[in-house]
Amino acid sequence: MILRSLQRALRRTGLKSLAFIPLVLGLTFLTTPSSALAACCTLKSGGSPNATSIASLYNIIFYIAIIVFLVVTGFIVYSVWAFRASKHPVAAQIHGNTKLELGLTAGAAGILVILATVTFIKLPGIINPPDSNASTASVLSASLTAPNPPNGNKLTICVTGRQFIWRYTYGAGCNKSAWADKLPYSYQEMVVPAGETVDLIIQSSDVIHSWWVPALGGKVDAVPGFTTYTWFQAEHANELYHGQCAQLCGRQHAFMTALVKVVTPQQYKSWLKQQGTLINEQNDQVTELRQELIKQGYLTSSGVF
Ligand SMILES: [Cu+2]
Repeated sequence: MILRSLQRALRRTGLKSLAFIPLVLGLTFLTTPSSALAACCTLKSGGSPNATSIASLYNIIFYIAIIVFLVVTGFIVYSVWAFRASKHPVAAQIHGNTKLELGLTAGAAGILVILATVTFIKLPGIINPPDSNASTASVLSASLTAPNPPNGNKLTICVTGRQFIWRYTYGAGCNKSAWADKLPYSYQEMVVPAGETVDLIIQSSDVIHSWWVPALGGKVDAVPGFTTYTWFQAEHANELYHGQCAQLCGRQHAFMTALVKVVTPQQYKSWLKQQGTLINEQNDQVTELRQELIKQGYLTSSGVF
């Protein structure tokens, strides 16, 4: 039904109107405010240098793709209209056009070379973490795992995905001796100091999840039995970044959100201390409760009722 009315409309107006499609698309693209364009088609960035590099690389490829799309679509629509059957009932028989074919091949190869060159220029900024700011040196902890900023100063946080929440453990050794070292931890909201290169050691305790806070860099899968890594360096304090598990991980996947709260190095230090104290207090309470339950015969020392 829709197809038939479309065909009728096309017959009435003539195929000429189709020629305006790429023109209209091009004009719409050029006249759309950059903020609206950013909201619809470009990546979030600005929170961390790697996110900025990813977004600028994406933009370059995106704009080149738009130009290629408009040129190809325009050429197809023009050809359909200019060589329509009513005007050219007998099709011309062509045996190739060497110049055109060489030009198209060279043009396509040229675009690929440009994209590859830009990608290789941008990649180091995405993969290699920069130095932490000198002012944050007091809150640093070291880890032997990659990636490493040139001066080695970084904050290590283990990100553990589990259905359906993220757990963050703060400090070097968080993937090996978190319990023995009684490292502080938090759930869902990660707290980090501004200006500090943060290394994330990403793991999963059940199914595949994916760590993704768009404004702070690319997404990285959390795979059971494997450890993956990424990094970010939040530039401004008093910011809150939103993220979302980017791998369908079960019924409550949509609720597996993440928050990254950026504070000053001083605020981070006091938060970490307070978090440690709160966890110890809670642990003491649980130990007391357990001892009481054992005393009253509700629980055995092995924890079995
Ligand atoms: Cu998940």
